[in-house]
Amino acid sequence: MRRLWENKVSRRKLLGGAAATGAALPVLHEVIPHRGVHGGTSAAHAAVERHRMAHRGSGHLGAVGRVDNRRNGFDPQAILRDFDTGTVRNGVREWDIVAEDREIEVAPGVKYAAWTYNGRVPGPTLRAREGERLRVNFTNGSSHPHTIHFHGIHRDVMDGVPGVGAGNIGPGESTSYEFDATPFGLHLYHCHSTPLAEHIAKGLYGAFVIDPREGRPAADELLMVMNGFDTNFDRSNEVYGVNTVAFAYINEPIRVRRGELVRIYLVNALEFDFVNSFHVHANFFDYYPTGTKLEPRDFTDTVILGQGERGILELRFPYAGKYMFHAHVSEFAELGWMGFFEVTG
Ligand SMILES: [Cu+2]
Repeated sequence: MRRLWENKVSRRKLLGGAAATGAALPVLHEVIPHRGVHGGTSAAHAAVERHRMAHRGSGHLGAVGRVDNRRNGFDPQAILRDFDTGTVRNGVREWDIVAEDREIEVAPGVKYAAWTYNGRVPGPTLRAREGERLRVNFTNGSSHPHTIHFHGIHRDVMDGVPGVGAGNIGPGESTSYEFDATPFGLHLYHCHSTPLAEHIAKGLYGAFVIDPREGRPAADELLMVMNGFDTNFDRSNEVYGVNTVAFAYINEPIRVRRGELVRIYLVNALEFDFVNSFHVHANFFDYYPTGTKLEPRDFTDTVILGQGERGILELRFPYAGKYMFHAHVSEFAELGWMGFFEVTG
């Protein structure tokens, strides 16, 4: 393994080789770098080696061992249903967001020096209703300049880009972004400091849900931010997932109820890869691109999303059981972007 990395074998070449020998599934363990790029990961090296040996030829899905969610300070299971509606003060809906540097574990034993909003990746899922006045109080507690750029319709000075309005917010500085919640739909927010790809890829992004005035039908609502991590700084990702942790929903399936409407807010926050996708097994869903219309555009089982693209999926599971979902970009699935729904009742 060490020799492979020192020869700078790309994960893509390695994947090709692994697939050719019929050993593609455990490939995550073969490609995770462990040369201490994030400072002293000999423990990570040992962990990766253990996984690699455990998986050789097993055809097992996922990783051996578990990520320590408590140490990370966030849990992919909790992020699924954690919608943050902030606090309404004097008719304005407000949130406080702090940018912080934080080391997180993205796959068992694989640490990543992330930049976070409020200590988590993705950042808090901000939720408002169409037409409300919103204020986001941003403090930069990180060691680099950052911003928050919101998707939506607003004045230039509230757009969170360098050189306009408050521009870059330096370490220790603060600003407030104020705008109206429009249009309704599923949007995102992210840092817009340069170099842009790095500031996003480090973890400074989150989902921004604006509910239509009349609301949507009651449902079990889930947030899925598709993301990835470039753990060796070669501008390609080695680890993929939904809500950050590789194979999180393989290890702990998402529990839903048979016959109940499930609404998935799906965001593609991936950098360094042009497209990502979502495919669910043994079922189909209504698809609302960007969530900006109340009628679905498609009835399908797979959607492809470019960088920054997002959409709302609605489905019901007619049968109890375990149903896989994953990126239909198979390479991403094998590197962590897969999971199960566990349907009960
Ligand atoms: Cu930034």
